[in-house]
Amino acid sequence: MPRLALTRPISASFARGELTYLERVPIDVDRARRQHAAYEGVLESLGWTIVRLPALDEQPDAVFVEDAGIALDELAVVAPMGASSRTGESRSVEEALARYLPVTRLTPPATLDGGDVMRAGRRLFVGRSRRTNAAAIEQFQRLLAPYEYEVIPVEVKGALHLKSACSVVGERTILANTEWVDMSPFAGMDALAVDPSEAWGASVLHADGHVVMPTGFPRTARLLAGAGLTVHEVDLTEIRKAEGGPTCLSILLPNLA
Ligand code: CIR
Repeated sequence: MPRLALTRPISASFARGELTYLERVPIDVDRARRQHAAYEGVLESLGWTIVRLPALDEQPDAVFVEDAGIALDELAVVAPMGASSRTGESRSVEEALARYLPVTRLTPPATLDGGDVMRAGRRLFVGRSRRTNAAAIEQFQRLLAPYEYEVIPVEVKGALHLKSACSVVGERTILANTEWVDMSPFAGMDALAVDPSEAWGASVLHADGHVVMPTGFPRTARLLAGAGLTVHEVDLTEIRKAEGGPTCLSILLPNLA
């Protein structure tokens, strides 16, 4: 079975999505579509087969599939999303995940975005953020304890999601903007800190020694290459205007063989 990456086309309404930390600036949606296609191309070059979910043109943020569902080895989890404007994205992500994995739902008052769930082996770091609340972290802990996942809460401040502020780039290595995330839960891991001039550079997608990251963060790219990772830079300027990055554009399914 090839490795599968779920993605979704950019919606016609993409330029009207949620913004939390960035000012709204015009987005060239056609250019965003070309950037998204290039991103999918990089995933394909790394051996992933793209499975495209149906476009949801009335849901501006629907391209950010990662937030609507989490795929683990044994099960998938969907949760009420942290932004009510994004509720309409959940059902089709759940349907897609259900083709491959049993799906469990978290229930209100929990809200959780997949951008706050970061995996390192059997540890799941979960950001307590504007989108993910304590009720979700509690339900997540209870649900996953029998599967021997350790769920570790992490305070996120200044960034939308945990994975806007940091990324696991190896079993024991984390790339982080240390201004935006409490680093104490990562004690024992090697930390690579992004240069303060590249505050948004810590959000990268790691798989098997490869890192997919946005262009525009040359110091971070050098830092990662120096740590032995193979770096693939993709122009994501239009997608970044919507506060998106390389992780949120896909759900990488576990090896289902
Ligand atoms: C939002 O605010 O929900 C979208 N405009 C951006 C979501 C990005 N998701 C992510 O980083 N996981």
